[in-house]
Formats: sequence, C-alpha cells, structure tokens
Amino acid sequence: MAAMMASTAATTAALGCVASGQEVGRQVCTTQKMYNGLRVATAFPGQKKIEESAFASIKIRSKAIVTMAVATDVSRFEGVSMAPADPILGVSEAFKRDNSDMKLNLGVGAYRTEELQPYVLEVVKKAEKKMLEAGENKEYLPIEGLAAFNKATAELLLGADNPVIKQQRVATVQGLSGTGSLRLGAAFIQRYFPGVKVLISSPTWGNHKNILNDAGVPWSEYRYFDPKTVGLDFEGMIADIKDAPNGSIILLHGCAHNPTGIDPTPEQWEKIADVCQEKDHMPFFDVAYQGFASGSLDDDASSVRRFVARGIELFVAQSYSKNLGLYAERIGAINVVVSSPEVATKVKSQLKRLARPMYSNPPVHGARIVANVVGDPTMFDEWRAEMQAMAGRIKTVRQRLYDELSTKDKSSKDWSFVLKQIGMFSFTGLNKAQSDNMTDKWHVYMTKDGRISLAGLNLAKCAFLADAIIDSFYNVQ
Ligand code: PLA
Repeated sequence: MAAMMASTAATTAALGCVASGQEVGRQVCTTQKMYNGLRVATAFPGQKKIEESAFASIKIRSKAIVTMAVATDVSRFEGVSMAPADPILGVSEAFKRDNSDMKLNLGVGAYRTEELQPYVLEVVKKAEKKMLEAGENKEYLPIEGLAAFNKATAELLLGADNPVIKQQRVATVQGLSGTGSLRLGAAFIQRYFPGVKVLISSPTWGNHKNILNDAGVPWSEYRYFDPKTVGLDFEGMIADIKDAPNGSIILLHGCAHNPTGIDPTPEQWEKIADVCQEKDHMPFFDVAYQGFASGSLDDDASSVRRFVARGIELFVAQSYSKNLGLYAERIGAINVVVSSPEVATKVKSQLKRLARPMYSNPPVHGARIVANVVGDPTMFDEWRAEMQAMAGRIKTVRQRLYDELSTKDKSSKDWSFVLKQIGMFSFTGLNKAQSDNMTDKWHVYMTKDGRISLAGLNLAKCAFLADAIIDSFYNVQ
C-alpha cells in the first residue's frame, strides 16, 4: 500500500477528487471506494485506454475490470470551511503573535497583577497543598459532581439560610464552569420547554448566542445599552420584556454586565421582577462575577436573591473562573430554583441525564478547591480578602484611566462613564474601526465591540492607554 501511495502521489495532486461517474481523462469512472485511505476507481479498459499519467494500475481483477488507485491526499473534509476566530479568545491568540514591546492584552477578562502577570490566589495554593497532603484519589465523580461543592456553591449564591435551601427546592449540578453550566441549562430548556424563546440583552456576552444556537434554543434580544447616555436603556428593556410572549425566559447578568459594565439599580431590579411575575417569565441568571464586581459575595448575589425571595422559579449558572481565578479548572454550577423539593429532585435527575452523554461527569480538582476554601472559615476569609484586593485593583486602574482621559482630552467630552461602569470591563464606545486602530497602531488588544478588560491593565499603562483611546476616538471615524 505504501509503495502504491508513493507511485500515485504525483498524479493525485493533479487529479484532485474523482467521483463515481466523473470523467477522468476521457474515461468515466464507474465505481469509487476508499480502501485504507486510498481512493480506488474502477473502469472498463475495453472502451478506451485510460491515460497512464493519471492512473496507476494496481490490480487486474478480471479481463474486463481494472482497479486503480487515483487519489491519496484528497480529504473528505474538503467542504469544511475555515471558522472565524473567536471574537474574545481569538484576541489572545493575536496578542501572542505580536512581537511589539508596547503590546497590551485587554481582550479576555482575565485578572492580571500590577506586573501584568496571571495570578493564582494564595488561598487556592493553600487549598491545593491541603488536598495533596490528604492524598485524595482520582475516582470518577458522580454525574452531578462533588456533593460538598454543590452544597457550598448553592449556599454562596443564595445565602446558607435561604428558605429555598432549607426546603430543598434547589437542584444544583456541578458544571464545566459558567459556559458549561449555561450549556446544560440551555439543553434543559430545549428538552423541557421546546420552542420557548430566551431573551438576551443587546449587547451581551457573545457566547450566549452560540450556546443557545448550539442547544437549539430560539432567542431574541431586549434593549439594554443606550449609546447616547452610555447607560442602561431601562425603558427599552422593560418594554421588550413586556412585549415577549408570556412564559419566555429572560437571560439576566446577575452582576457586572458583560460587556457594558452597567447593572440595573436595586429599584430597577424590582421592576424587572415585577414584569417577570406579571408575564410569567422565567429568569435565567448568569452569575460569572460574584464577589468580583463589588468585592462582596452577598452584594453581587442580591439580584438573584431578590427574585428567589418572591418565589419565582429560575435558573442560575455560576462560574469560579474570575472570583477564585480558576479559569482553566472549569468549575461552576447550574442551579434551578423550583417550587417544591419533589420538583427539584426530578429536575436534578434530568440535568444528570443531559450531562451523562455530553461529558459523563465533571472534573474534580476545581470542585475540591472551592469546597475546601468555602468549608474552612480561615480560608474563606482569606479568599474574601484576596477577592476584595482584586476588585480593588481594578477600581484603582479604572480611576487612573479616567483621570488620564480627563486630563489629556482637552475637549469637553465626559469620560465619567468609565467610573460608573463596574466589574472587569469598560465599554469605551469605540467602534470597530477605532478598536482596530487601537490594535493596529497602538498594539492594544481588545474586542471589536469597544470593550476593554481593566483586569489586564496596570497603573503604569494608564497614560499610554488614554493616549491610544483619545487618538482612536478623535482621529478615526
Ligand atoms: N458568562 C459571562 C457573562 C462571562 O463573561 C463569561 C466569561 C462566562 C459566562 C463564562 O466563563 P467561564 O466559562 O470561564 O466560567 N467571559 C470572559 C471569557 C471572561 C470568555 O469569553 O470566555 C470574557 O472575556 O468575556
């Protein structure tokens, strides 16, 4: 076979793919099959001589039929087109390819130290040391994940003394971080609420659309960001949620809305809850930044708790990527708060049924870290202190960036939106061309919707970033 491949290699490149019935030279192939990766065509030589240059004869089966190998390097995957780079994670790939000393990665929301280095929390190292010393095994977890993690994560989200926890009305399943948990929730919606539309904010984290699309869940958008005020279009948001068919699912960012950094006020959350109740809508909270927005785990979960206190059934996806810096451990959870313990048990059983054929059971390492940190009062306090320090560092660079923009920009432009936004990001209002200029001219990597991750910025780079923003804003249309 190897020799045959070699002898045909030169001709196959010129030939390309030969399909059954397709004319080759002046011959028509009558059959075509794959044998050990070789494409083999069969023709009737009696009709006309087959061009030797195009074929290598490998076997004469009978006087009438000659079998020939025609193609070795033609892929069945030829029809697969190139996928576009991911709008967020693709930015990190482009950043790596840039050799400039100026370069700054403000694309993905990943926390960096003042030295712009990735940060592993001290409390995580401590928990890992403890885990190593305990010599725990690597057996499969149950489909729903680590019990101690599931308990801890629901309590962190809802508060340990929340009645819904005491009444066992929460179905919690460990997920593959925020994304995997959202995906599991979406799969549940597709199976149990087929055709029900999910409303997502405009704009939202880009992957929400991919997750819903891949799960086969229809979605549409509600108004959220008002470019004129660089604030929340609350009227538009409420009108669109009201307009949605009764019983729709409303995807809400629990805190630190991505990409805008603009959250509803407590009063506005109450109004959103009113409309959800009026319209029998079900909220689906995405909580990817608990503790990272304000520095307080409780404050950042208050939106979810508000809805739960009203007795509204809902989904919540959680992530520990940011607040515990466990990005690569893929640790999070999907929680479904329902009306009775019986329903919770059934919902959990179905979440497990969905998870089993997708990934069987989740990874254990991150789950153990979270369970250890939350379960040990000393480590829990250390975590909160580190989280506050991370949130605090982001607030400090936010302030410095604002100061630099205000000082350097001699026009009357109001940059105070930078200060008003919360969480990791600033939504600068730069358009695609301006964002391109940030990258092409200034080597500042950011998403093309004008979002910058302040978690990837340090004080030393604020003046430079302000120059880049001002240049892009005023000199590029
Ligand atoms: N939900 C929202 C709103 C997010 O912003 C992110 C992460 C996730 C869920 C999922 O994160 P996880 O799967 O790691 O838990 N958004 C990042 C990274 C930080 C990303 O796009 O994957 C971002 O840069 O927007």
